[in-house]
Amino acid sequence: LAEKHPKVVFVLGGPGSGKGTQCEKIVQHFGYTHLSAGDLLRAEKNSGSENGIMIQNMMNEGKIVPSEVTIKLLQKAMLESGNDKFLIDGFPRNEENRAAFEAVVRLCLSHFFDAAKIEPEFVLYFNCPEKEMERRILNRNQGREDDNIETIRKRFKVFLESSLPVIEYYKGKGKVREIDAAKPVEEVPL
Ligand code: UP5
Ligand code: MG
Repeated sequence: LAEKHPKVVFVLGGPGSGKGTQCEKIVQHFGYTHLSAGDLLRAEKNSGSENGIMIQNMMNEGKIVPSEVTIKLLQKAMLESGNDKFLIDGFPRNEENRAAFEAVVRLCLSHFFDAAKIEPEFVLYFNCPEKEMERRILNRNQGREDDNIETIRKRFKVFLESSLPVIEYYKGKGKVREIDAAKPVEEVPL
């Protein structure tokens, strides 16, 4: 990765805002590799790993899994992809995630890059009203254990308290491109 000048775009937005759906479209047009942190954690949980139970418990409470676990999965997927352009979906979800990822990237790349340039290219923020996100998740029917109204409420709360500040942080750096995610799938402006 270090020699390949990887480009990273973070895709953030509330639960059900359409991150996964729109990332699939972006991949078709722009050659990025889509990595959903939530999907990687679900796969890790299902693989019977030693962290499986912890991941399951945290997800069912809408809580954010410790950074080291998520970052290890992201790093592995980035290396295995062979690509150098990544859409990282649903991460970083809090300040700890953001700082830890930056620290890891800095460690890997500091010999090659000016530390000040170690940043995502930009951040896509899928902005969607809570009622619409709730409606979408309740209609999803893909058997996700966290798609029940109790956990959905917890996910919304964690998003407001922990994830929005990360979006604000990147706004302060002029990195955020806000997207009206309330429109129908084909009309969401990318
Ligand atoms: N849909 C999509 N777009 C639509 C549109 N424009 N109009 C109408 N319907 C639309 O979409 C959700 C549903 O809506 C789908 O049925 C879709 O067809 C429809 P989707 O594209 O899946 O939305 P997305 O934003 O990806 O929703 P998701 O539920 O995946 O978001 P979350 O952020 O809640 O879930 P994630 O998988 O990222 O995380 C789950 C949990 O994992 C977290 O709560 C947390 O516990 C844990 N986690 C971590 O701890 N750390 C991480 O870094 C990441 C996750
Ligand atoms: Mg998703």
